[in-house]
Amino acid sequence: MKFLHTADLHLGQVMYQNYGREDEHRHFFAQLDQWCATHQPDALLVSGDIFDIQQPGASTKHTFNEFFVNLHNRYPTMQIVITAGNHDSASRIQADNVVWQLGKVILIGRPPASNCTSLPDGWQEDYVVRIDGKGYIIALPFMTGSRREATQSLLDYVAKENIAGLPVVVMGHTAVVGTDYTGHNFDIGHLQALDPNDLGNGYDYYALGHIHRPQTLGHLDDEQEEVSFYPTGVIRYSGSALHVSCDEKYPHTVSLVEIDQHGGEVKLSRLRIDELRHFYELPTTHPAQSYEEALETVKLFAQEGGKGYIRLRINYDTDLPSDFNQQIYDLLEVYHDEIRYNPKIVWENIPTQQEPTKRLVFEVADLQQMTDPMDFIEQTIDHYNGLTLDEIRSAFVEIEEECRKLQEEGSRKR
Ligand SMILES: [Mn+2]
Repeated sequence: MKFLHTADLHLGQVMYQNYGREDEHRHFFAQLDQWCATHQPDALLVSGDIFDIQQPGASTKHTFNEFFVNLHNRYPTMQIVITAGNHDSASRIQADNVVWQLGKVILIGRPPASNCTSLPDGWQEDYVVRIDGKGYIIALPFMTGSRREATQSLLDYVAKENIAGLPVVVMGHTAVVGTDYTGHNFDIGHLQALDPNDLGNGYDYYALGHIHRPQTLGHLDDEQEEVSFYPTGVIRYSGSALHVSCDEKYPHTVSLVEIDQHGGEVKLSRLRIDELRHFYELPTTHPAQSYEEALETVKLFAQEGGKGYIRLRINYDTDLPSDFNQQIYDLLEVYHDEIRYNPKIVWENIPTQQEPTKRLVFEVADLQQMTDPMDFIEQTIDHYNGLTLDEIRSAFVEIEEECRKLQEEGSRKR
């Protein structure tokens, strides 16, 4: 079986509250389309975080619909499988499942119940995708807590049928212990990470999303290679389609995976994504020492035809005028969207004794960029003794669901 594995598209993402990324996503999609043509894969897997927010706007949904419908029309024998991530609304994605079935595209939003033994016989059918004569894909969306039982039940279900010894792939959207989290703004200890053993037994390749850095678990150094070979039982993050934050200072790739047979060998090829816009920290060689130098650096970048996302690094003891960020915005206005400013300054040379307290203080720009209340809680959890993240997460999900119902009832009444 040969397939493309990608994840974390985050369609509809707005950077720094100002800049839409639709052209960047279209640039990515054009490359993905080209890779489908070149490599003729049996399947395309998108492992969660399709959209950046639970209720994406009309133009974002249009981009999504248009791209995947066209892709299916152009490569009708390639099975497209898309699962929901934590940024997606599980129920909204699931609601679209029946419509996409008409187009032979599989969209999975809702995970199996945590207590799967209570489910009716054959519940596994909702998650098993058969690629005729080539292999099996178990398509699992984002799930909270350990779902070892459900995952193993699915693997056993497939194993019973798989007398031909075809490759078995599982899709998931979760953090796994042992992963490199560079680029994510949460502390590793606060992130709910699964033990690799919780992923079950009997898969050849685990196609993960959620962590934006492409990596094969336990083989981080291999990422410079174009091609790697592994014995089966590979756990891999494809990485995100675009750089989602400026801290993601590594190349992004789409994974092309070939597996000869169940228990055989995994051939992994990394397809390097060309990004429409890059991230820069200015000045490039040292932190700016003064307000004037910082401003001058931005001017110079613009005059030299620089484009992309920029962020300033400034020496900690530098005084900035209160309207500093506004001055930068004004300076960049003539460049429209081509130079995109991240107002969160990187402070350098912070005196060491100040570091522990500074870590928990948010800048206004930090807070403005937090769209998920869980981000705030995860970063301040040390202040709240006895708080369990799992309970809070599920409370949020419940409240969200209640709000959605109220909203729907409200709009029906109107
Ligand atoms: Mn995610």
